[in-house]
Amino acid sequence: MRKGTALGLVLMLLLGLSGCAGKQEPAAENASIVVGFSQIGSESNWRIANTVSMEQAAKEIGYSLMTDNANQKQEKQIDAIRSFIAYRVDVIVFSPIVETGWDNVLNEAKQAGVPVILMDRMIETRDDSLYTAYIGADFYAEGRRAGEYLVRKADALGAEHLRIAEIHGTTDSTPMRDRQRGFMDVIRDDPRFTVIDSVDGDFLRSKGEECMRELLAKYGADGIDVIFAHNDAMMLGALDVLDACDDPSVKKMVLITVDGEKDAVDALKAGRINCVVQCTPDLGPAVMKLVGDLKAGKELPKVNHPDEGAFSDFDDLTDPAVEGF
Ligand code: GYE
Repeated sequence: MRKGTALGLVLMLLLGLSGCAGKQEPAAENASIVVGFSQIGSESNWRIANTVSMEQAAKEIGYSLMTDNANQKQEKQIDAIRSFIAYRVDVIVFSPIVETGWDNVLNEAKQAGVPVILMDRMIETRDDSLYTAYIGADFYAEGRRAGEYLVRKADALGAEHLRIAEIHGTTDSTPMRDRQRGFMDVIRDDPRFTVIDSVDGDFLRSKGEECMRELLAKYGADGIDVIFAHNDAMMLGALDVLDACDDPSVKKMVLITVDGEKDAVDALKAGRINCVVQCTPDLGPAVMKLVGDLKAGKELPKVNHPDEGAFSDFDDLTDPAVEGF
């Protein structure tokens, strides 16, 4: 018997019982479409919101979603992909923790005729046919937005020299590589800026805290002017350390972060963070649309980016559009 008929039946029953009032019921045949989803882990609120977005979108359209959470381990993601292939799911959606090391397992998927959609992060490969489409943020543009904010802030402050400490995300992941590249491309040739350090916070709040403690010990509160954190979790961890520090120089630091979770946007509104570059975790509906198009035999665009922007202390922060997830 091909794939999860039993799982499909359970899902159909559940949907039948809980049918949301006012919403269109998903087509019954959709439950026979099985999507295997390999998620990286639960390292940040971004990731948790992204998992919820995938689950809700699958439920709404009626696809059967098999989710595996790899707890930050590449080997676990590879195992999950192998089991999705063995199960003969219709489509594999996965968010690669780092860019390299996927060619073998993705070749296995290709040989088995199971299409792969990369969600959120990219892979580095010489063979683009190993995935059907990528859907996720343009991280390079996000990095540039962070840099452009800093240039504008330096102009407004009339700053002559700003020392920047970067707390970057998981080494060799797409958002880490591209946010750094985009940021550096904007500030590199401007003599007002020096990146004094770049440390690995692995996208974790606990590590952001640890990194901030180490940076303060190494440079002192008056030795750092700007913190660029690659995500809110790390920035919020760093902020805990800064808020507990009684040196008044910490209040002058310019703080730039990425994602847009509620706590970070609230800290921006409270004047504790200066800029939040947006990165939407709500990719589920667009992913399910790609799955549907693929099943309908349509050609998918190879790269799909959501629209994103940035919020900062230059904006009217009372605008209701300034909100986090
Ligand atoms: O910025 C971070 C998460 O890949 C865009 O991963 C994602 C990043 C996001 O853990 O919070």
